[in-house]
Amino acid sequence: MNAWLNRFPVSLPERLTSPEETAALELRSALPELAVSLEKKEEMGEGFCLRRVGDRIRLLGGETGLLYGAWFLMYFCRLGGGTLPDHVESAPRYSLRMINCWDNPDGTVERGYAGMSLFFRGGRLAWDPARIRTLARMMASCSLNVLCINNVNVHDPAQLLLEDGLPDLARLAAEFRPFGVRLMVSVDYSQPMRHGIPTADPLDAQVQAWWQETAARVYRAVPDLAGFLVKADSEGRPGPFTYGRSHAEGANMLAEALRPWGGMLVWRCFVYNCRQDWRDTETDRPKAAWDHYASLDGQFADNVILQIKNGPFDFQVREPLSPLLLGMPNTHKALELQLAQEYTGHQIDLYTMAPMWQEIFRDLPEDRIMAIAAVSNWGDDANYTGHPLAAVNLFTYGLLAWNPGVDPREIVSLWVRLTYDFSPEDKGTLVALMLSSRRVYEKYTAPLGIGWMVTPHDHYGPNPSGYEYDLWGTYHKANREAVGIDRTTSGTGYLDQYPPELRDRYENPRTCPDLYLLFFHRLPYAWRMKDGRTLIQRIYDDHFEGLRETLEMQQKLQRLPFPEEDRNIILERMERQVHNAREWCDVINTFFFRLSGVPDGHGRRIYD
Ligand code: GCV
Repeated sequence: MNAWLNRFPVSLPERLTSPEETAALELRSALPELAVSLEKKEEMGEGFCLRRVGDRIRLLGGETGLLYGAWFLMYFCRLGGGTLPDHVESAPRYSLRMINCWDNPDGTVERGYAGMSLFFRGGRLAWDPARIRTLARMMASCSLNVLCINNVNVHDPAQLLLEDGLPDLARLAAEFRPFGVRLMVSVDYSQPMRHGIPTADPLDAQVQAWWQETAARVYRAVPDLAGFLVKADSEGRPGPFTYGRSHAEGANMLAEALRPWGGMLVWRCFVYNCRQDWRDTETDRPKAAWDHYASLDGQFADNVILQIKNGPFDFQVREPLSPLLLGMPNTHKALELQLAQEYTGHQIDLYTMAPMWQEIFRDLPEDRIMAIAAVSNWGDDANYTGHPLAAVNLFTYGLLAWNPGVDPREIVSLWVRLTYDFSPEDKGTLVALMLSSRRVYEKYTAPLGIGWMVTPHDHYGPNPSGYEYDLWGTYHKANREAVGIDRTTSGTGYLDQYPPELRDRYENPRTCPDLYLLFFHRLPYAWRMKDGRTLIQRIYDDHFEGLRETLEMQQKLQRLPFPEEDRNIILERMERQVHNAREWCDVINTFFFRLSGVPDGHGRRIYD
């Protein structure tokens, strides 16, 4: 089952020459009854325009615009229930709509929850053409146009960029090209040192020459490569700090090597002290990205994009928007999301991301970023995403990257209607379940924005003290009276990094939305929430509610008429989710009860 694509079965010839040809074949196969003429207008790029004149439809667009227009038309016709408007025009908000795979050459996937890599085996590129083609169609069908195939933690950097590996890279690029997808590769900052150069200093002439030759070699093999992606000076990866150079100097050197070929350098901003002493109260990890980068605004080359995670920590269930995304007005920036459910249930627990992304776009004006990226949630499982319903996150991400103004809840509803032949009532039930799933998960896991009470390293299941005395800067400091870290302007000062409107919203615990309360504030258990409950009671209530709602979700899912292969997987995972929710509920409640000594106001069972 390939989720929504099942609705558009097509057999494409082995050799496709262009996105335009793909568009024509897709349309002929999905809508043979419709008279559609394709008219290529190079100047329209990825945009398209549909004009209906009587029975005839003219689809105008640049080469990939025709492909995206074809999918729009196919969705519209397949869903039925309306007449195509006389005139539809659409163009993407962001020109780079990227997927980052964290796939390793040995075939494993870092934070992968859907099987092994679709691109690598045994240290080399190796793939099944049929599966790659479906993947490429999935990307095209939701407008994704850049695919970084290897992990940002580049463990074995040798082969991709060298003569030996390039013919395979070129063949893989050719598989994706007719679907409007360009490849990107993650590179290791110290790679010149594996080739006889004693340093990776970005100001060293030999290093610069090595990268220039490397870029030239790679672009000769793959002329439309989108560029390089780099994780530098982050979680042990090498980078320019070793040589006393700034990240602008480091990134610009690589950008210069890519410039002659039109390549982009995507530079991640996930830089923080990952060797922190838990006793150190001066360092506050969420401040790190701003502290490292804000002063470099305007110093990056024009083909550098800084890629910034949505929140200042690391893809927790609830984080405020990273202030860096709102700053650096003279720098190209990309938003990084994570489809892989690292902290959000490993594609075992149901977790539909649309409501979370809606909050991000509420606070992030569209013009602050020029590109968007997401860590992939796919692998070689038969259905690509492990949990069949996790496919909605890939689909929603793609359509939001095209137009972040669309209500993501509508995209979830579109996905359900495309994917399952349900009655309107069942569709409504499933959409409602999916849209509530993030909140349910949030309720039974770490409370009110505090994050991180998760099993260390694996990141599934509860362990409230697992990271508390560790090196990663992710502390909650719960004691007998209070919990949280004061990140206000009079606390660690993290809130000083925000524009006044957001800073003021969060600064005062009386105006700070409850769901962010413990992200920004240290509060006593007796703290009165806006609805009059105490903080400790709210923690207990959320956890009991989260578990109850998970059990209700299970009952509702059991009644839905999923096709058998999906049903088996969905129900089996739901069983595991119930177990997980119960563990979280009991462990977190017990943890706070043992510390605070406050019993539940409703006399429910909390273990001691
Ligand atoms: C690719 C987190 C994850 C790591 C990941 C890292 C990153 O720390 O746990 O697996 O590494 O983020 O985004 O670079």
